[in-house]
Amino acid sequence: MPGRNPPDLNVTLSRFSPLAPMLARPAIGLKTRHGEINLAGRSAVMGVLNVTPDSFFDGGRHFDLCKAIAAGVVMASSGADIIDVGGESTRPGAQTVSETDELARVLPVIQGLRKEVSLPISIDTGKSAVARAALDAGADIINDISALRFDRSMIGLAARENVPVILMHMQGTPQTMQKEPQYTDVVREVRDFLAAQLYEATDAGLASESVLLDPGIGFGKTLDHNLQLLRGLPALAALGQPLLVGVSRKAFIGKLLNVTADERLEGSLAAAVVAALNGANILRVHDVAETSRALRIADAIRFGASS
Ligand code: 7PM
Repeated sequence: MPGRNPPDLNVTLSRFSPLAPMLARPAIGLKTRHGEINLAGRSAVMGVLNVTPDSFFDGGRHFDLCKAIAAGVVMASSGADIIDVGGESTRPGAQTVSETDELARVLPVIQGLRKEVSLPISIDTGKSAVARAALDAGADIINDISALRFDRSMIGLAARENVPVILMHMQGTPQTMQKEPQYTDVVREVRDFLAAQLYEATDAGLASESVLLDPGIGFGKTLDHNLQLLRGLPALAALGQPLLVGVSRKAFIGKLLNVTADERLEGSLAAAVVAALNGANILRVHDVAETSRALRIADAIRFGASS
């Protein structure tokens, strides 16, 4: 405007830059039994180690334990900060797995991995008995895609053991969730749900420092819901907890690019970087080496080169 001083450039940048979320990034770390994960000034990577019948089986019934453990060791040397072990497929429409089968799948992998890597290990389960046995076998973090809703004993277990818990949003159940998901305002509804589950967890005695929140990309969401959530991550980051986001190889990338699951690397990397810019602290990924490299560049641009 003529006759007026131009606005302060820094003020303009900090208010309107899409990088704004990182400017207010709190100095936080996540304490686990196997060390603290630094989340200040860097994006962390959680590597996915699925031990379901479609992985690490030699075509027949024989499950290759050594291959599963070796895959975790490779992730550790490729830049993973956490390894997420899961024995229950949460694929849309998937059948549930019995507790016995789930334990038989995950326990040997966790025990074996624990001897080989010093990284924190998370157990991807909705069953408290599986989580308890996994913690006894050396796991450090509970990744509960039901956000403590499916098993009433989960919350007490987490509080007693005082381990970090990932609370993920899902509309419906894995069996039903992709049948016409509906929201009035998906970002607001996911935020309100996560705020309520965070309250439940801390009310039951879990330290708020131990609660991670996750919008549950692909869990009862259409393509548009997923895009709105990734765009709206700053509203979830405002809840004040570390955010974990899983976009790796998900169907929304396949829909946008019209590609199969094994052609989704570039889309997954782009989505991971945008999620990080929008406030995600931990990215849950299949391609650990590639994602670590992409995020290292993004982190250097955002926070400076630290090494
Ligand atoms: C089929 C579809 C198979 C989707 C597997 C999946 C998340 C998770 C999963 C996530 C957290 C996958 C998913 N996704 N846990 N477990 N957050 N916390 O892509 O986004 O691995 S299973």
